[in-house]
Amino acid sequence: MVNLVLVLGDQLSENLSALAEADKATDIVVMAEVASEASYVPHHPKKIAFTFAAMRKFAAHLQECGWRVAYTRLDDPGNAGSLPAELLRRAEEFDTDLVLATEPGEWRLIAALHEIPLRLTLLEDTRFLCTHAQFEAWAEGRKALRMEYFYREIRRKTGLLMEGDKPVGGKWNFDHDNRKPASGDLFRKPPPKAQDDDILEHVLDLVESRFPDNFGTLRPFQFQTDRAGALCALDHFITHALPDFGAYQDAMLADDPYLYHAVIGLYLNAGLLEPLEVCERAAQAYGQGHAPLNSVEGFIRQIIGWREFIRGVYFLEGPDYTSRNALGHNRALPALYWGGDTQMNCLKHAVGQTRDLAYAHHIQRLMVTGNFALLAGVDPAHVHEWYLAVYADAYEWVEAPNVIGMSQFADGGVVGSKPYVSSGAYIDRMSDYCAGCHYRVKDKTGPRACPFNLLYWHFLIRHRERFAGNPRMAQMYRTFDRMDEARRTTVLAEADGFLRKLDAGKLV
Ligand code: FAD
Ligand code: DLZ
Ligand code: SF4
Repeated sequence: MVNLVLVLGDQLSENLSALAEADKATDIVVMAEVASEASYVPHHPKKIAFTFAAMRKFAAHLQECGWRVAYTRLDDPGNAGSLPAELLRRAEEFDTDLVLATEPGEWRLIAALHEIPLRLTLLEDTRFLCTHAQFEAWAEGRKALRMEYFYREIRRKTGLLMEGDKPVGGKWNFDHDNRKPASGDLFRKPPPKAQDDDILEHVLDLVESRFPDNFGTLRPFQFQTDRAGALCALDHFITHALPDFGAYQDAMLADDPYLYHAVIGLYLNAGLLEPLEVCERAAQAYGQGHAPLNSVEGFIRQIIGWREFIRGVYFLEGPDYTSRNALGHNRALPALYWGGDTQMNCLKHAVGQTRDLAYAHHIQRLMVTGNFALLAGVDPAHVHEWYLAVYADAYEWVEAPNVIGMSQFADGGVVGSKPYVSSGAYIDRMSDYCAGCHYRVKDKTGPRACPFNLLYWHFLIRHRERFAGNPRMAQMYRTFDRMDEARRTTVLAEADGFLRKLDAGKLV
C-alpha cells in the first residue's frame, strides 16, 4: 500500500524526516492550501502569500526530483478545506490508509492528525538541534530553566565557536559589548527583494481576492519564496549586516525597520534554511575576520540558544500553555494593534511596520508592542493571537513561548525570571521614536507624560505581592517607595485615567 506523505506549509525541507522515510517510487506527497490553516487566526496577507508561494515552489521542486505530488490549491474545486479532510480525500483517491508525517509545530494540528481515522506514523522533526527527549533530560530536576545554560550545552554539542571544551574568546556570551543605539543617518542595504515570477503573481492575486480584510499590506511583496532566494537573503546578511548585528541588535529606528537584523526567521521556520548551516556561515565569517566575535556569538546564540530553548519549552509545557494567564490580565487588545490611530510614536511605528512588512525585530516585539500590552494588562490570549497572526515567521511553537512566556510573563516565569517591563526611558535610549512623539518621555506625570512612565508603576504596584521579593526587581520598588506620597498617588491615578481612555476607545 502506498503512503501519503504529508508535507505542511512550514515543512519545506528536502531532508524532512517524512520524505526521508518515504519511497519516492511509490509514495504520494500530499500538500494542501486549506482554508482552516489560512484562517484559524487572521494571518497577515504577506504571511499567507509567503506560505502558499513557497509551498507551490517546493512542490514543483519535489516533482522535478521525481516525487509524485498531490497538491491542492486553495481555489481548487475539490478542496476539502482542512488538512485532515484533504488527507481523507487523498486516501480514498489513492486507495490507502497509511499516512507518514513529520510532527507539526503546533499541538492543535498534532491532535487533529491523531483523530483522523487513518494509520498515522508521526516522525520526529529532525530539523532542530535538540530533540524533545534531550530537552526533557536537560530540564529534568532543574528548579528553573535558563537559556544561558542550555545554550552552552548546544555550543558544546555542535562545536560552534569552541576551542576544545572552552568557548572561543574565553566567554560564552558577549552581550556586554552590545546594546548600542543606532544612528539614523547611515545608509544600510535592506534585504534583497523578491523577484516577480508567475507563481508568486498568481498567489498574490489569490490572497488579494480571498483575504481582502485581513490586517496587513500585501504589495509590494518583499520576501523570498524558495531555497535559492533564502540563501541569497542569508548571503546578504552575512556580507552586509552580521558585522554590526551584535552592537545594534537592540536599537530601533523609525525609518529603518531592519537595521542589522538577518530577516531570516521566516525562512528558517518554513524549512528553507537550516539552523546549523546558518550558524556555520556566521562562524566562518568570524574565522575569516569578516565579523567580530560579539556579533557572531550573539547571532549564533539566538539560533542555537533561544530558538531551540523556546521550542523545548513549548513541547515540554504542553497544550495548555497558550491559555496561561499567571498575572490575571483581562483587558481587550487595544484597537491600535490592528492599525487604530495612536499618538504614541513608538507603537505607531512598530505596528505600522508590522502592517506594511509582516516583520518587526525582536526589541520592537518585546519592548514596544509586548511591553505596552503587559503594562496595560492585556489578556495574554489576545496578545498571543495577534502575534501569531501578524508576523511572517509566526508559528505557535516559537511564537507562544516568546509571547506567553518571555513577553507577557503569563507562564509565571518558565521562560524568564522576571517580566520584561520598562518605562519610556528605555525606548528613548534605544530608539529615535520619542523625539517625534506627542508625549514627552521625560514627563513622569501630567497631561503629556509618556504612557509607559505611568503604566510602568501601575504594573509594578498592582503586582507588588508577586514581584517585590524578586531580587532583580527590589530596586524598582525601593525607587517607588522613595517618591513622596502625593507623587505616588498622582502617578497611579493618571495611569488609571489613561487605562480608562484606552478602554473607552479614545485616542491615546
Ligand atoms: P534576528 O534578530 O536577525 O535573529 C536571528 C535569528 O535568531 C532569527 O531569525 C530567529 O530564528 C532566531 N531568534 C532570535 N530570537 C529568538 C527567539 N526569542 N526565539 C526564537 N528564535 C529567535 N520568532 C519567530 O521565529 N517567530 C515568532 O512568531 C516570534 N514571535 C516573537 C514574539 C515576541 C513577543 C518576541 C519578543 C519575540 C518573538 N520572536 C519570534 C523572536 C524574534 O523576535 C524573531 O525570531 C526575530 O525578530 C526574527 O527576525 P530576524 O530573522 O531578523 O532575527
Ligand atoms: C501558516 C500556514 C498557512 C497560512 N496555510 C497553510 C496551508 O494552507 N497548508 C499548510 O499545510 N500549512 C499552512 N500553514 C502552516 C501551518 O499552519 C503549520 O504547519 C502549522 O501551524 C504547524 O506549525
Ligand atoms: Fe513611546 Fe513614550 Fe517615547 Fe512616545 S514618549 S515614543 S509613547 S516611549
